Amino acid sequence: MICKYLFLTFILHIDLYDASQMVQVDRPRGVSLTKKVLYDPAKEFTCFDGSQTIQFQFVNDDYCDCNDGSDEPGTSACPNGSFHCTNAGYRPQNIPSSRVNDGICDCCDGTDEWKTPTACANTCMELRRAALEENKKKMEESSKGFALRQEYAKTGQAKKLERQEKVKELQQELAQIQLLEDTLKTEKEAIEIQETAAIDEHKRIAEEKQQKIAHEENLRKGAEAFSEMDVDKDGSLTIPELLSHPELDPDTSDGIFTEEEALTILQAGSVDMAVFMDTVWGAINETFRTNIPPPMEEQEAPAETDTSNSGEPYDEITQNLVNQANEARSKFQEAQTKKKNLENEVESLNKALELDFGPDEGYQALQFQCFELLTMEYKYKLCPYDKATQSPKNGGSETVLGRWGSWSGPPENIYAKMMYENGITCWNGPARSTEVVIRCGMEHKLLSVDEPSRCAYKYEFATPCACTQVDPNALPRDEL
Ligand code: MAN
Repeated sequence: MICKYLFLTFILHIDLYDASQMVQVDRPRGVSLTKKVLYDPAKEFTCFDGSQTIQFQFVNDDYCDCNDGSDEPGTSACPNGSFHCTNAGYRPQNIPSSRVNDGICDCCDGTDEWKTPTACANTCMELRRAALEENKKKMEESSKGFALRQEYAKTGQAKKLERQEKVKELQQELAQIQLLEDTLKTEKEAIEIQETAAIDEHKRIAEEKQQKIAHEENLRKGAEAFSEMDVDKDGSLTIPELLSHPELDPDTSDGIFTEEEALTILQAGSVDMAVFMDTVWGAINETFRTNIPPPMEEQEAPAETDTSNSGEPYDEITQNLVNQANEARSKFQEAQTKKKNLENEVESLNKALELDFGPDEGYQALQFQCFELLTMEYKYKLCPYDKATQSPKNGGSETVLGRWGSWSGPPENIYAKMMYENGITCWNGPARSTEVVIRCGMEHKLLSVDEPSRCAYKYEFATPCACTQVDPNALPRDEL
């Protein structure tokens, strides 16, 4: 009876295809090869936790002696025991010993149901074949992916060189444009000095002219005013004549323009035109209003403002200098704009050169591309080296789940993960961030999206850039 439980003959297939290589290993039921030495039938058995030592015949006697269940590896007697199935040809497995002889086939070799040996068919070889097939497929994919990666790497390296060369070229151009800009600035400033002097001179002359015109106009108006007020046309303006212009009353508060007041203006009983222009007109020209109605045509058609010449009309020499200065300014500005554009181009190239595209530059292939994944609720997007976003599937604004931060895998492979940080802040919470787990795949593809904790997202992304070289001889048969 004891023996029935105790030993069992294992036939271990080392190679799936070579049935002649079979090894028989005797050990207690449910014990792995590595633990076999702990079960020596010639000695007493000590529980693994050291709690008890029992006669070896009590191992697998369907009675639990050890607290840790180590005396019953092949029965379900101990609640905390562990049963080892060899699963020859496939992967060995440890199952809780409570599952032994429970009517359910757990092990592919069926050994967990040993009381009814026919209950479970041995499916290990089938599983092995499927696993090998799967492995082969993965290896093929991986090696195709790796071939693609090499292409991307080539392109990435060429792109890097191209960018470096371009920066050099642009920097030379920049040095030249800087010289040109300096020259154009000097030229501009020189001509601007002449331009300013000419404009100032032009203004001075224009002002002088203007003053002369105003002066003459004033004299003309004065003469006209004298003629108008000299009612009897005797060439002399008298106090009674002046009184016919009540607007000249220096004190309007009493409403009476008196002779005394008129006298204070004329400073004499009467004045001729010359004295009037010298001493009177200047004091009254602002208040004097003509009583003569303007000619009809002027009344009907008020003088039009001449707009045809509203810009400053310069004399030829000044205009010439202004034109030259304008041209010098626009050439200088053109050089400045060109320099700014070159600087921007260099800056964006340098930014791209600072990005880490992996040890072989392969990840450059992902720059300027976006990959999408639709879930029940959202459209998720990954734009490598830029941002991760989320937008409602049925329209609505995009939420940034993080902007490119850095590679964030473990030290032995930092390229296993990417981190996107500082996304839109969560209501009452942190700024959104996204970790992207990178896998080898035949194409660039956003595989899955999850939000394991609020506003911290996890993307799974496949790309050939993560595929490594596969050694066809490294098929791990012995692991199976
Ligand atoms: C939105 C989405 C979710 C997120 C909540 C947090 O609904 O961005 O992913 O969990 O905001 O409030």
